Amino acid sequence: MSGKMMGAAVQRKEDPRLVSGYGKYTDDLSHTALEAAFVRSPHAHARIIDIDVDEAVEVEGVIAVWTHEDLEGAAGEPLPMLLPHPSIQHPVTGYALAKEQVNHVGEAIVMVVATNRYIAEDACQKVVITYDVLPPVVGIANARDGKHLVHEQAPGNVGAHYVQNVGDAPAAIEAAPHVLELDFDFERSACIPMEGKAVQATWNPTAEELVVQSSTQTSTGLRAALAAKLEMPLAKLHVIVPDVGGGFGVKINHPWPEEVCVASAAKRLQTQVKWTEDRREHFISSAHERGQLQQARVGFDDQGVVLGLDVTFWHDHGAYLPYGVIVPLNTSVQLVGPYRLPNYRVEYTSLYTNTVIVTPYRGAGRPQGVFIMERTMDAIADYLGLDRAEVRLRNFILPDQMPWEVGLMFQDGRPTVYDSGDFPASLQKLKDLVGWDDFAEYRAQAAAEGRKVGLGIGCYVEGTGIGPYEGGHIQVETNGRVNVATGVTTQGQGHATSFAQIVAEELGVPLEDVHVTTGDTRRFGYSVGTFASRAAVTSGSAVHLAAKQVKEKALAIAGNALEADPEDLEIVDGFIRIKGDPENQMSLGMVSVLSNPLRYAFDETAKAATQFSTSVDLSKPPISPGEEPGLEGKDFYSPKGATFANGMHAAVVETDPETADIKILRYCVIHDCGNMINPMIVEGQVHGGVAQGVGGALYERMAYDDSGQLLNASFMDFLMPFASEVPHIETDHLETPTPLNPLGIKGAGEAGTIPASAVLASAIEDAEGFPITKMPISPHDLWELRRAHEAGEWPSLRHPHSQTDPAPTTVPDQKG
Ligand code: MCN
Repeated sequence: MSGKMMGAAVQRKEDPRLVSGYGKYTDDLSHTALEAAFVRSPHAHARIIDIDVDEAVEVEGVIAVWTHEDLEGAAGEPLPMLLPHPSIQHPVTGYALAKEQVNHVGEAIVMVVATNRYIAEDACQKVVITYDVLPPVVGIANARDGKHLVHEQAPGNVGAHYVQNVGDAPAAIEAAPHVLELDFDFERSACIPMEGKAVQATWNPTAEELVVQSSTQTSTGLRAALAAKLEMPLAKLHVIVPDVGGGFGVKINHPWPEEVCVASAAKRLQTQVKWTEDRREHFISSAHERGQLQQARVGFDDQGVVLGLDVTFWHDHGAYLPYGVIVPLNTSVQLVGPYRLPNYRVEYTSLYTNTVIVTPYRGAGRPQGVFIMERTMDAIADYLGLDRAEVRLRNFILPDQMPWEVGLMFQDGRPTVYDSGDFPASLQKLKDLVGWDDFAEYRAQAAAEGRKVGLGIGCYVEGTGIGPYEGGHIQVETNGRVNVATGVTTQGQGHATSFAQIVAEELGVPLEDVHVTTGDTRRFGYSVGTFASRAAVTSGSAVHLAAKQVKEKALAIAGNALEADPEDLEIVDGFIRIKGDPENQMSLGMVSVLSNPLRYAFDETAKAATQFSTSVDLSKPPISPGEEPGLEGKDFYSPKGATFANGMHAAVVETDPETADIKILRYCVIHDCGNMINPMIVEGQVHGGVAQGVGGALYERMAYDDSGQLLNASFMDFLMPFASEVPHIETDHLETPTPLNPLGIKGAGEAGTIPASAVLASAIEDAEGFPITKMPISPHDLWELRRAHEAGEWPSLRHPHSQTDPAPTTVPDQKG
């Protein structure tokens, strides 16, 4: 397949292999490796008094039983703090195996290595650990009251505290004609990839090298971390990421305790060791997200224009802080969304609790932030009796105001500057798609049938494609095949297709001839990783720049051979030809042969190359300074800052008058990720994101009891939406290219998830006529709210449904 490749909705190259069972995931790689299993803490908070492994060691088939004391050198030191930030006051990270104290149920204490997992698990049962149980700190309220401390060194359980200001929000709110105070609660949830974490390490005694295969989201980061922990030279440690069954953020943390333990065991035992997380382990010992208590105070004028916003929130980051404060930082900065906020103050406190740690989960703090902002917009509309879309429009940053300086520091430590987007156009598209202006009629019809329906809306802006950089390497083989390598990893995003499209477009070769490798440190050693919807922007731009280099070199060599000016050449279907003289051509493979001064005639192309005599300057060596053999190119792309994608969603829901069951009747998305490399992949990303967003809004929560036990740590009790719960998703795009990168692209990977909770809350609120302030919301929660509302314990909306009624409404003038 050739022709225009950028923007083409081509089918994913990787799918035939993956959907027909030929995928190779970490656990598939060896069935003869030794296997590890872990003894994990049954207590949320306890001192370890004694560990008795005597019986475990005796189990037949057991090769090793390690506690913290058995970890050598740096492997026994605390795990790294990956992303330090000035707001972090008391950084505490855990150990690969717990040392003296455990701080959440599920924390690894002992590793058993045995000839198979069954034996390893049986031996785990024989380990006897004596604990001195300490009072657990569970939930934000307990953490805030500070009666008990998770870590002695973190007074008040505070890990981080941060305030950012634009203008003077308290003064602006004080002077505003109308003021609202709003509370919003977001519960803990987690991404649940089909494949849990998995690692396999193989020691090669001949080469004295360790090859680690992991389902990580960062191969280079894991390699550097393991080299440090195992005190090995980087050159002797390679990380390869095989097929990965989803990451969604949780696999970006590195090194995970199990990665340190398994790699150490393989090196020390000079063999192959693996571990694959089981589902319960994923629930209790990987990472969660989302848990935040949030308060907003907003001042606005009669037109619904926000004059000042003051937000305070508390974030539950769990037992340790290895991944820093990206989540609350994102909430605090990204909640601003598409709106002009002349006066904004935000304060967060990030708290230790005796629960599983937090790493970013698709959206990474933005769903909570968008919930604050969008619920606030709805509250303003309700207060004034204005249309909800109209209130948003009145507050939008306009296209001619781009680039827009928000005035806040972004997660990459750089100023937050919106580079592109046309929010009014996106809103109009959304209104047209969902039929916003006709909804009142639909509601009336539904009401006549005894049905309750509501329409919701949510808008967001997302910083994507952050640096510091990614790189790309391209090599053209003598048969014309093009090998592309980039350091980012792939968890299912379709990089093998989209990066191939970028290269095929630039080099003019058929898509089938382009082979992409990701996440293999042997092929590309410099990279940051796949997270923050950054791979398309950073690696995509890098492979594009590398392809340009290859093209330039190919045209120069072909020009020499064809005795033509490179300017007069073009590449079509893998052949370089003189424009207007298509007969006069040579294949890219042939150029690859000619690019190497040492030409063995191994294949037909190489033999045929003898017909071309390229001119040789005998005054120079065959490879002159600045030249390299081979038709290859390597380049890096390093953005000045994030590029800001945006989107607007609307949903129509129906709530059952009897059972309070919540059904999504329609879900509409307008999405702007700049130029799309592959609209079909973007569509798939949006669909997957919305599915997770629906899960977060209506089903998924981590049910901890007061003692810190996770009560729903299995698929029997943790609800995820099936296909039957995810609505048909109607998608349309607005492409406003970013000026920041050569392809005009912005990220897309988290788009669907970010506003889903806000949209569904908005729709349920519209159907019910009372405020929805807490997510997720189950039918039971809604039923309880109805009861409280009927009993006068929960307020009504001021202007129920007015926001979607076409009739003009009066603007009240009293201060709220
Ligand atoms: N794309 C495109 N045109 C654009 C932007 C993106 O065609 N303008 C394509 C890209 O080429 C890529 C895909 O869309 O194939 C996603 O690109 P991007 O937005 O750069 O996101 P990343 O590749 O960096 O992936 C990370 C992102 C995040 S942060 C999470 S979480 C997430 C997600 O992607 N986890 C996923 N999508 C996922 N999809 C799957 N199947 N599995 C996960 O774990």
